[in-house]
Order: sequence, then C-alpha cells, then structure tokens
Amino acid sequence: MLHQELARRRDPMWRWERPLLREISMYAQGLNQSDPAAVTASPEAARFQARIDAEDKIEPNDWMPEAYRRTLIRQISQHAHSEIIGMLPEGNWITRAPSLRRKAALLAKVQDEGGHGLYLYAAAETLGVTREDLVDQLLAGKAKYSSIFNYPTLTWADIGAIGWLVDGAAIMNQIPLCRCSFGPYARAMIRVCKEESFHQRQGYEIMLTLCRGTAEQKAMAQDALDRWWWPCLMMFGPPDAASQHSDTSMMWKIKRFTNDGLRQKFIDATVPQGHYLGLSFPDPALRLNPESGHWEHGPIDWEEFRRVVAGGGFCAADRLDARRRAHDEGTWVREAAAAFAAKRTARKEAA
Ligand code: BYC
Repeated sequence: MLHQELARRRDPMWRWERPLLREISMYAQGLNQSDPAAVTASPEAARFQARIDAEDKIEPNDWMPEAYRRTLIRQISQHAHSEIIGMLPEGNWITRAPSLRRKAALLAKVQDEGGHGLYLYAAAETLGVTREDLVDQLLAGKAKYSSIFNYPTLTWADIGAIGWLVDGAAIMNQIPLCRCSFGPYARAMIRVCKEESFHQRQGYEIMLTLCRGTAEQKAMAQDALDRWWWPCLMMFGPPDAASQHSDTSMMWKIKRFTNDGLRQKFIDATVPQGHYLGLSFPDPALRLNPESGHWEHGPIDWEEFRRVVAGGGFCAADRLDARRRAHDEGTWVREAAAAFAAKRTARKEAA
C-alpha cells in the first residue's frame, strides 16, 4: 500500500491536481472585485451585484443586467462551439489509433466533447437563445470558437499533446468556472471538469509511453510539444491589458482569474510535467524565477493569435466545412426526431 501511495505521489499529475484542489477550496473565500459606481445605477442592479458579491448563484428567471446576459451567451456559446469543433482534430485519428485500447479511449473522449457541447448549448438556452440560432451562427462563420482547434493533428503524438496540453489548459480555465455566478453554467462545468481530467491524464499517458519508447517515438512527442506549446498559451486569451471583457466578467464573477493569471498557473503546472517526460519546451527564455517561484516565459506571438481568431488559422476552412457537412448529413435525424415528437404530442392530446 505504502509503495503504491509513494509511487502515486511521485506521479507529476498527482502533484498538479493537489494545488488545483486547494484552489477549489480557496475560491470559497470569494473575490470582491466590484466597482460600486458602475453597478448601482438602478436598485435592481445594486441588488444583483450584492447577490454576486455574496456568492449567490444567479438563475435563469432571476433579474440580471442585459450586459450580463449577453456576456454569458457570448462566452457559453463560444465554449459550446469550441467543444463541438474540438471533436474534429482528434476525430481525425480515431481510425488510426495504434491499438484497440487507444481507440476506445479516444472514442470516449471525443464523445465526451460532444456531450460537453450539448450541456453548454442547453445552459445558453436558459438565457433566451435557441440552439438552432447558435449553430446557425457557427455554420455561417460568424461565431468564435477556440483558436487552438485551427491547428492540424499531424501525428499520433498530437493526440497525446492535445490531451496533456489542450485539456490541461482547459481544466485550468474551467475549474474556476465551476464557481461562475450563473448557476446553469457553473453546474455544467462540474461534470465537464471531471471528464476533462480523465482526458488530460490519457493524453499525458500517451506522451509518457512515447517518451519511454524508441528514439523515433520520443522525437515525435518532442515535435508535438514544439508545435502545440505556443498555441496552448494563446488559449487563455489576449494579455490582460488587451482583454476587453475581463474587468466586467471578474466583477460579475463569471471569470475568477484574469487571462494572464491562468496562463501563468498553467505554465507553472505544466513545465515540470514536460521535464518529467524528458522533453524541452520551445522557448529559450523559459526560466524558473527562484524568488517568485514562477516560470517566466518568452514573448507570445499575439499577431499569430489575432490572425487565427480572425479566421486565418491553417485548418479554419476545413473545420467549418466538416461541421457544415455533418449538419447537412444530420438533417434527416433532426426531421425524424421532430416528426416523432409531433406524433407523440398528437397522441397525448387525442388521449
Ligand atoms: N480563441 O476579452 P477577452 C476545450 C476572444 S474547449 C478564440 O479576454 P473573455 C476542449 C474573446 O472571445 C476550450 N477567441 O474575452 C474542447 C473575445 O472576442 P469577442 C474553450 C478568443 O471572454 C475539446 C476577444 O478574444 N474554452 O478546451 O473575457 C477538446 C477578447 O478576449 C480566445 C472556453 O471557451 C481564443 N483562445 O476571455 C479539448 C472557456 N481568447 O467575444 C479541449 C470559456 C479570447 O469579444 N471561455 N478570444 O468577439 C473563457 O474562459 C473566456 O471566454 C476566454 C476569453 C478566457 C477564452
């Protein structure tokens, strides 16, 4: 028993999860970032902000400022689209997974992502939009989704790197969302985070296997880290000084940490994991600051980020084409479900 426990504690993933658990309990203390001048414009607005400050959950039928509703619809729908588009880069490798076990895990992961998209569309619908409208915006190329899914998955090691790094970044961003002030989003995120944690571990385990394999396999893992590292740092959004929405989202406790704050937590957690794998990071400026205890990083190419977010990503056109095709091919399923629902209602009414 003892040696199992010791082995578990040597596992870098365990060391990563501990601080996250500590953070969850830390969130309970709450952060009071409100700017009273901006939120007490009307008595309803003041009462609303007081509820937020008291860590009350806001539910769909409660009074809320229009801008709060709009911010949530924007963020939750972008998040839902990211999950659905996020199925594509990994879906690309389901038929080429190197073993039955790997294939089963990857299939389950991609299905989980479809499920996350559905919970999130359902959470957005509680704010008075329809899933059909949100999906139409995505298919029309008018909606944003995470920049990360516009990069290609060139080798099997990319599946490891996505699980380890992309899902790792997602967990770092989404654990605080479990305490988002909007009840349906916060509740959806609890289950999503549990599943993301499994996704992240399966990715790290792929990386570990490759790094303990042949020199060629290890080189594949290194190449995947080299290509995914910087785009993963961009997942957290623009630097704080350029983030339009952070201040209000923090005031409303939709966001609990700034983009740069979460990015730094991710880097601090991930660099030791990469070193445990025996890999190096594609950043010559990366160094541990012994005074702050943080890993300092080199400059992020924000020009690339802006280009990808504006639709100029390498796979952007392919991703939307694939979604449009899937939507068209699924028309008969939606029609059949609607016809069945209408038949059931008519039968109930006739009885
Ligand atoms: N990519 O003011 P800011 C997953 C946009 S799913 C594209 O800081 P905010 C997974 C931002 O939308 C991962 N756009 O915004 C799935 C805004 O534009 P608009 C998705 C980005 O909202 C499958 C503008 O830049 N996770 O992990 O305060 C398999 C200014 O930004 C990005 C979520 O959606 C980006 N990376 O903060 C595996 C989490 N970053 O709307 C894994 C929920 C920023 O004004 N979302 N923009 O046109 C959030 O936490 C926040 O929305 C963000 C951005 C931190 C992403």
